[in-house]
Amino acid sequence: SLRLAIVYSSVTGNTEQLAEMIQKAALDQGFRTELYRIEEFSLAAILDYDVVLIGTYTWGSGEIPEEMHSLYQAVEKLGRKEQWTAVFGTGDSFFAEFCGAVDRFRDMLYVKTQLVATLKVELTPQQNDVLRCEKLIELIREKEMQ
Ligand code: FMN
Repeated sequence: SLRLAIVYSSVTGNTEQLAEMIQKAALDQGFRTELYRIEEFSLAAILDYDVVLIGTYTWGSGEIPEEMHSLYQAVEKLGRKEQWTAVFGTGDSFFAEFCGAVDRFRDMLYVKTQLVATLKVELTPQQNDVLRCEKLIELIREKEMQ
């Protein structure tokens, strides 16, 4: 089966909770899945995974957090069209660019990789977000079966 890596950054825990929800959905659907905080993830390991799922909060004015820049640049530079990706995040719709960091990753991943799915959540994930996480993983399963 496919190998999945979930790589995320989180300051106040929202994106971490979402990453854990996605990991549970992936494990429940039988995928080998490893969860990494960005600080624990070696960029060279991107090549070890069939699917890389990137999780990010947004800061500044719709911006990608500093600690996620090297991952962004590594994926962009690799430009592996056979690499499957997804991007998810939490944000606060009080801000003009809701989950702007997810949008920025999405635009790059769409060009440089095979972007399978995106997911945005308002602040702390809720019970109904479990279904959305399951749906995200189902999109990976569907693509695997094509
Ligand atoms: N959320 C957005 O959707 N867009 C933004 O532009 C944005 N800017 C932010 C700027 C600052 C200084 C802070 C503190 C938060 C901002 N947020 C923005 C909200 C965070 O992305 C949101 O609280 C997120 O859930 C935090 O994730 P975490 O709990 O994983 O750290």
